[in-house]
Amino acid sequence: MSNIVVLSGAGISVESGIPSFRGPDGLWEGHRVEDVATPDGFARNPDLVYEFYNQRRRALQEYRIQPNPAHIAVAALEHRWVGDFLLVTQNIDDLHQRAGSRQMIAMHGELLAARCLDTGRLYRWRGDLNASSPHPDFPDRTGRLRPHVVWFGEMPLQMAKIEAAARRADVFIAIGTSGLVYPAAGLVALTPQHCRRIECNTEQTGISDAFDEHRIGLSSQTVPQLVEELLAG
Ligand code: BV8
Repeated sequence: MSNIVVLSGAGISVESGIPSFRGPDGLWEGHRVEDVATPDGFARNPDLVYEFYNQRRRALQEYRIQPNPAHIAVAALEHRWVGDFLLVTQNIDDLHQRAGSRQMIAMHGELLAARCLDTGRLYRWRGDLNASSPHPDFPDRTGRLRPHVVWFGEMPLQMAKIEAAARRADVFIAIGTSGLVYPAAGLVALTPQHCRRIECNTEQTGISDAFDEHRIGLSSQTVPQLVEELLAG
């Protein structure tokens, strides 16, 4: 039975109300990547970085932010597909999880988690995270927690497992990614010669040439349609 790998990016969450990184209202507007999404930026000005993620964590939990039909279709594909299935998301929101995805890797981390700088241990985190936030295991210790997010210059999570899945994919579907950020953008190049490669996006991207098929349009429409076709066999 054929194996499916899905790679999602910020575009799959745009219709849920979360701005992408490169749209006119892109998240990086007003903030240089170097200042808010790198280890150096965090070392230089931790309060700025804490606040950048606090704003996104608060926004993510607003009632208006819900999974959209694309997230739901990806979860349905996972649950109804007979072969192996892996979702790899570049997103740090929890919309795939809330839509029911389980066979998934959030390769750039998760907004709703904090990581201990000393032990690497993860903690579910829904409130603001600051230098003064008490450590869940050492309440008298502060300033030793960071957002569990992979910054530029840091290695994404579970890359060995992700690359192994890409190398044995029979179907590789990219949804809502500009294909600008590596190593995520390099995954399609790892797929075997016979792999069916499908890109779902509103426009051409930096990696469009690597795909055999393109479903141009809003993912809330193109992804349910694609999933229906795949499940119909
Ligand atoms: C690393 C968490 C090395 C933070 C993020 C070559 C190889 C390896 C690395 C590099 C390389 N070249 C350069 C690098 C360095 C760098 C990189 O790629 N830089 C780029 C900018 C050139 N990569 C890294 O630093 C990575 N780490 O390489 O480590 C290493 C080696 C050894 C040891 C240690 C380290 C780490 C990168 C991860 C950074 N963290 N996220 C946060 O979120 O705050 S990346 C962040 O930006 C997102 O997670 C996401 O991955 C990326 C944004 O990309 P997209 O998701 O694609 O979103 P974007 O807005 O760009 O595009 C949206 C798309 O959706 C568009 O195409 C649009 O048309 C479409 N769309 C919009 N609406 C819809 C839609 N489609 C359908 N329907 C719609 N409705």
